[in-house]
Amino acid sequence: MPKNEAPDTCQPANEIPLKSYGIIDRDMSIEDLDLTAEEIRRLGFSVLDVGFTAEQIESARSDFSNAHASYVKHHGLEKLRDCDEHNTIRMPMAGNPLPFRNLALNSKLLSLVERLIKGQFILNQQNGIINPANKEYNQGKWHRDVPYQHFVTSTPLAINALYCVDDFTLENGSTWVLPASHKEANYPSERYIKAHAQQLHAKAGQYVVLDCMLFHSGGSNHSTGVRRAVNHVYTIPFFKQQIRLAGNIDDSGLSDEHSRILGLNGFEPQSIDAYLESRSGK
Ligand SMILES: O=C(O)CCC(=O)C(=O)O
Repeated sequence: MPKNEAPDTCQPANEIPLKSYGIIDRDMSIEDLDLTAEEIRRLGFSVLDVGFTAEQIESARSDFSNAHASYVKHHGLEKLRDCDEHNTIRMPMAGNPLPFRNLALNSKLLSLVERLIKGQFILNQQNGIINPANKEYNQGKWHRDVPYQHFVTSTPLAINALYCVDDFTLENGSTWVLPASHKEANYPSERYIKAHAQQLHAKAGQYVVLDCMLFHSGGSNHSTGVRRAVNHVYTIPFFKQQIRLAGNIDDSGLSDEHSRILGLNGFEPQSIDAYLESRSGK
């Protein structure tokens, strides 16, 4: 946790006080997922382990490599470079539905998102992300995942679950975060960033989960290999999807609940009559 300019006012605690007074409302963390959700609500980030096996983690690696190869073949490297999209795979579940749908619809991950976004949520986007060794890439700048927005909310409207295809290490440019920056509307000053930015680390197969309003940035990859991830942005259904999933992905075998999360049946009614029809019997 490099702290370039921070005053040395925080010492590691050896006896944390647990008594309190004057409290009316308090959070209860009963299950591990409750604590993870609390960390995301309060700090804006956490790491989730859903228990993928070594075999599943390895096959996610080869699914990612295959998805990237066929994406580049389909769209052409030159065209992708032209629009700075050569380190991204948009909607990988369009090319290879099952493994990428499974990453987005993992039950433990969805239970976490349910704890964070009240009511219904949909998958707004899924992207394969490549942080290349010793080169710049499009996620290596501070941003929010709901960009150009400067507001805060009392409860999350959007959550990013970044599946780690490879280990996220300090050397290979793991994600940097500005703790609790989802609680303050403005982008902070450079001095503040230097004093308070933290770099996360996580293992392949885990998800780095962020409140989308948390300022974060990919780091510089000083290793010899790429650092790859698959991001999943879940939002309240009022946000439109980055790219419409309906009609662009194979929906066979999906439950009604999973179809709803993927936004496959959630289009806006095309007319007042269609709206009234959708409300009939409610
Ligand atoms: O590559 C990273 O670690 C950051 C990814 C990112 O910024 C994003 O998914 O929005």
